[in-house]
Amino acid sequence: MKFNRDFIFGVATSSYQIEGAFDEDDRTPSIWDTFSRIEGNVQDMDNGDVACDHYHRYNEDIKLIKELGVDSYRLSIAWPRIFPEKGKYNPKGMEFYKNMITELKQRGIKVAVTLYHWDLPQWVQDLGGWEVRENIDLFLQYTEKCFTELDDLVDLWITHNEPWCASILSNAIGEHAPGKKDISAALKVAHHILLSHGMVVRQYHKLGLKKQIGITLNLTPVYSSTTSFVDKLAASNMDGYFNRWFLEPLFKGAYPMDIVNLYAARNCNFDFIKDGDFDIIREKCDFLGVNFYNRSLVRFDPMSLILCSGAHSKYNKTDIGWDISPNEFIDLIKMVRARYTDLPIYITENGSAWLDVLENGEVKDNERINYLELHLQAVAKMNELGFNIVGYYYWSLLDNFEWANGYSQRFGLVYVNYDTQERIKKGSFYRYKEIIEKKCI
Ligand code: GCO
Repeated sequence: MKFNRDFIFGVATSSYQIEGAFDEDDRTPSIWDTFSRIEGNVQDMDNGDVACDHYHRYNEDIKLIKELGVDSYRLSIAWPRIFPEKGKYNPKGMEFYKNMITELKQRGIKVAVTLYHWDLPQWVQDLGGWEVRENIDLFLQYTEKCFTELDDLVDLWITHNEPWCASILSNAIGEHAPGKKDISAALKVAHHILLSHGMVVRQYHKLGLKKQIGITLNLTPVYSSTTSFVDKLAASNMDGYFNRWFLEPLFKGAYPMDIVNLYAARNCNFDFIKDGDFDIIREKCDFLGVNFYNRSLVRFDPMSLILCSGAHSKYNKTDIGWDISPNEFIDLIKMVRARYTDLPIYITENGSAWLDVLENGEVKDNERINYLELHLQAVAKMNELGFNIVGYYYWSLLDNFEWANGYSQRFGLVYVNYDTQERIKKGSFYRYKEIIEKKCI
């Protein structure tokens, strides 16, 4: 199957997961620096202090990106490098991104920048973080600086990465920073993140800037494990909790009432929604970013917040335990097209973790190659069906800090020896390079 000539092949990373240099050039801690220092939060008490040392090795990493042959590189900016304290702009932090992005552009690589990939400055969290509506102003100060300093060099802006993770996983489930377990707090966080997205898009347009801007959601197609009524209820709730809670305000201007009712029955109130908020949230964008990793198979569980738990699935799984489900990837985008939007879609992340072994200087990651091929075939098929997928970013360039899993899960096309910081191209690196060259799978 062929890809169009203008299809964008890319590769993605994020700041906290690769940069390291946690206290250099006046960077102050993010919520992830704080969270990872508390025992029990991150596997093996790993943290991003050094990570892939990308802050010092970005030139070497850009050479890898160039060799891979991608059209575009997706990176994120660390807010605490740009505003290490309230009201204090840090040109040194901005310099790092300017230099790096300039280098990318000189090598003919397009740049997609995520403004928020979860490294909230700790000082903002100390003011209540995303739970406090007024703190959106602090985000706007930061995004304005990014726009005025970098827009010339950037091709595509992503306001937020995966609001479900930044709100629910982080503030209701407590698995990610700041590690809260409070659904009411998480709903406020989700709302303010969505609201800030719309405000940032408005700010961008007010500044008269013209590049593409949008948001990235992580979506999962949900299936009931049986045909029983209650398992179907569970699947509907999971879809509402994970997908519709974000898609509906962005594209239809409301939260899904079935899930509002469910939360209301759990004593959540919705006072944080003000008149006009949904008009802001649904501000027109240029594209939708979708991160896809796996499908969800679920069953009824009366003890759970949303009456739903994961069910046993017989599908083959990646090492992180996620079902390999390329056909369901197609179902997902079909659903998005049917119910929500005609905007061009970028797959801003897709990838898989495996227990890679370095043997005689090589990593033969055939499972990752297989996953990559299956998902790119799905993308090509979606385009045959007319779904208008305009680009695909593989997650990730490098093995890196996989959040609560620390360094235990490797997603990279390039293996990182964390003792020496040596980079070793895996088999999948060469396979992806070949696919990009041929524009064919
Ligand atoms: C995401 C995360 C990435 C993860 C990847 C694998 O956007 O989901 O941003 O940072 O590393 O998804 O779990």
